[in-house]
Amino acid sequence: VTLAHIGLGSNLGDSRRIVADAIDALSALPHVRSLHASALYETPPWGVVDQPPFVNAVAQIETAATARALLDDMLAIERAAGRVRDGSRWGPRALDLDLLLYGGAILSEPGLDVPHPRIAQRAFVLLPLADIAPDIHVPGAGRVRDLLARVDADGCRRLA
Ligand code: A4P
Ligand code: MG
Repeated sequence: VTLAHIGLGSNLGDSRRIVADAIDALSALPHVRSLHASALYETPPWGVVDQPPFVNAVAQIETAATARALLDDMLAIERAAGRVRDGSRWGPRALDLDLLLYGGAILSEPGLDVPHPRIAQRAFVLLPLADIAPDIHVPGAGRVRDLLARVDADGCRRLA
């Protein structure tokens, strides 16, 4: 069994509901033994700033799945949640699931980079991650609470 951390984000549709439902979907996976979720946060868009704010959260799970199998399940949840009925067409994606950490593993494979790149630069990841795992070590980067102290979390707001 491996302790893994998954980042969730949405900025399209009913983002709070979408993120909450995705957390439920993760906990229902047959290989997931336990799940602890952070609070939900509203965060200013990072990278491409000309888009609506995000709702972000992090889920910590104990899983019996390999990183690859877990990622495949995450992508299936993402696809299901991100597809909105629009007549006969499927609308845009509304959910991003990122495999942030998989135990202490460092993986660099086609379509699978762990730890997820750029964790250390992102308040929208570090803030919810620090809710549940402040002392965990991000391989190659440092302890979550120390990384969080170095980023700009202005504009991030914990949702009730
Ligand atoms: N992939 C490789 N490694 C991983 C991993 N560890 N976890 C591959 C998840 N996926 C991984 O994913 C594209 C491919 O990455 C997957 O098929 C998988 O094989 P994607 O989610 O479609 O890629 P993306 O999201 O378009 O690109 P990227 O760079 O991952 O974007 P991010 O990092 O997800 O950023 N601002 C705020 N405030 N909050 C946000 O959540 N999110 C983004 C997107 C930008 N700004 C944001 C937020
Ligand atoms: Mg992504």
